[in-house]
Amino acid sequence: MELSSLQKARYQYVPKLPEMLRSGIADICVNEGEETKSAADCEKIKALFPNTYGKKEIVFQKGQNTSQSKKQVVGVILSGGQAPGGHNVICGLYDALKSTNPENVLYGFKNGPIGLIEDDYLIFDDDYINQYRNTGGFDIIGSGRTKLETKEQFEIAGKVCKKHGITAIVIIGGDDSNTNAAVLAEYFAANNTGVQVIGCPKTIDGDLKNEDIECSFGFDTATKTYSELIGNIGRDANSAKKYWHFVKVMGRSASHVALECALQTQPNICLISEEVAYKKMSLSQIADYIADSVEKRSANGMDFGVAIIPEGVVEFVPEFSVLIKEINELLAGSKADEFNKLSTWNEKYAFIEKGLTKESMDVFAILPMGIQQQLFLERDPHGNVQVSLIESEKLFSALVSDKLALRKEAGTYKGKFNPIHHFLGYEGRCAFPSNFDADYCYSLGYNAFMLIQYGYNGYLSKISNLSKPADKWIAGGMPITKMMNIERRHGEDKPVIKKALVELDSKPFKYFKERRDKWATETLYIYPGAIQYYGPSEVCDITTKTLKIEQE
Ligand code: FBP
Repeated sequence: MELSSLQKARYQYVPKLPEMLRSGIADICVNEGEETKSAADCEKIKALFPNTYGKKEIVFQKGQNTSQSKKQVVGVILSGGQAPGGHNVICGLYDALKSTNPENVLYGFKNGPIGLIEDDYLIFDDDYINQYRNTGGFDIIGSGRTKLETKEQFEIAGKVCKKHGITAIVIIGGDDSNTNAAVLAEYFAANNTGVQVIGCPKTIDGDLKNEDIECSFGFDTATKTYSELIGNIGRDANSAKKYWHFVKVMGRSASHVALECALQTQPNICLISEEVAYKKMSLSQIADYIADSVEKRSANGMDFGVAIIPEGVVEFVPEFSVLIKEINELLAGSKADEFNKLSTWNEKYAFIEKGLTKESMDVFAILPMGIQQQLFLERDPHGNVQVSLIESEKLFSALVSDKLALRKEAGTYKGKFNPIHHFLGYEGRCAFPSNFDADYCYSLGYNAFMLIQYGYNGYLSKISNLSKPADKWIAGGMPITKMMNIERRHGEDKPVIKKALVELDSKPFKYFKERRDKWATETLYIYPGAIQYYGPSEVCDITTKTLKIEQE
């Protein structure tokens, strides 16, 4: 396989560990903190997790090692969407495991949790692992979105572990995967299997964070990659002075990615879905908000701009989510066939008009035809509209265009509006991890092994103090049940890790809010440039602005 120069150089990069982990297991001991309680619904969570609830938070520190000396056979799984640094979690885990005892073994279950159920695995060795050090992607073993949640799956998982003598499973995933890790940990404990389960916090979306987890890995690299591109687009806009760029960024429901990119690049507009929901903004109000910036900038001779649109925003527009619900009803069961048999769009439109309430029809009617048709084409396996596939960047530019046409008629707007659309998502999920993510991930993996070695079960590998240099980072573990509450999912009460949305009273959002009106009318773009892997620490080791502002 031919390698790029950067890939060769990155093989040599030595990730930075927190000072307390550097000497290896021989000089690490545990400091146990208080017993923990779940984030909410304590009694219910306790009843569901009788064996793993209420355990103590722990922090590692330098001292006499008192861990078990048994041979460890560990299985690792990558779960869900790719996030830069996943390979390094596995490298850190492998290095800690082998340096503790060369007889220890690391299994990699392939293509996500399904690999454990199907007993599809590889066994890591130095030659194999060395090809993946400090690289992006999840191709080291593959990932997948199958969930480990049923009793039958747990029973099979138990049998597979027994067959290989596996002592612990490490699940690298987001909120849902780590929720399932906690359920699996409880199952293993209740059945006295002796198998431990440790989670590692992954997702570019940045929505697995709370008072214990400062950020999920991959968020740093992905947002830096998108911000580089948005900065480049801003500079092009400011050079050509003739286009408005509408840039949708990934992030599923939460707007952490959009907010971080805005903090890094200072675009003219950045929508924050959580604010849209809080203010109950309609599509028309959002379009007016953007059109105001277009009009003001145009009056100052700037017929160009940059607007960031978070991936999930339409779901947060109250009238739009009602429309989606009605469309799902309209096409439920056999009605979908009836609809699909209609041959022309006019016939279909009449069917839709008959089936929707007047309020939803009013919303539907203002959508561009392309988006209207998209709502009826893309369905998920449950027959629901796939909101994430809606091209909201095109939706908003079309709505803004309509608003500007009216303003032209009214004589308040005289400019030219030429929109260009972008969707940034997959471009960032497998980038070479930034030094921050390379170090953070390696530390998470290394630390996961320490938790295993000390016998912990149902814990999330926790590295904190992240806005400080890596040697000052603090390594430890948090019982996953501490992050849980009960939520209604698919008509049932379920224990889940609370998904973190952007808080409107958080420091990063307030920082953005105080400055955005100026950004909307002036041209104050910042050009972050590409991620730097080599050079001065103040360029190469910087964290996200979100983390910096949060911890200032
Ligand atoms: P995870 O939540 O699994 O980390 O995935 C995040 C994400 O990248 C979202 O930002 C995006 O909406 C989704 O995955 C897309 O996933 P897929 O390519 O599987 O549709």
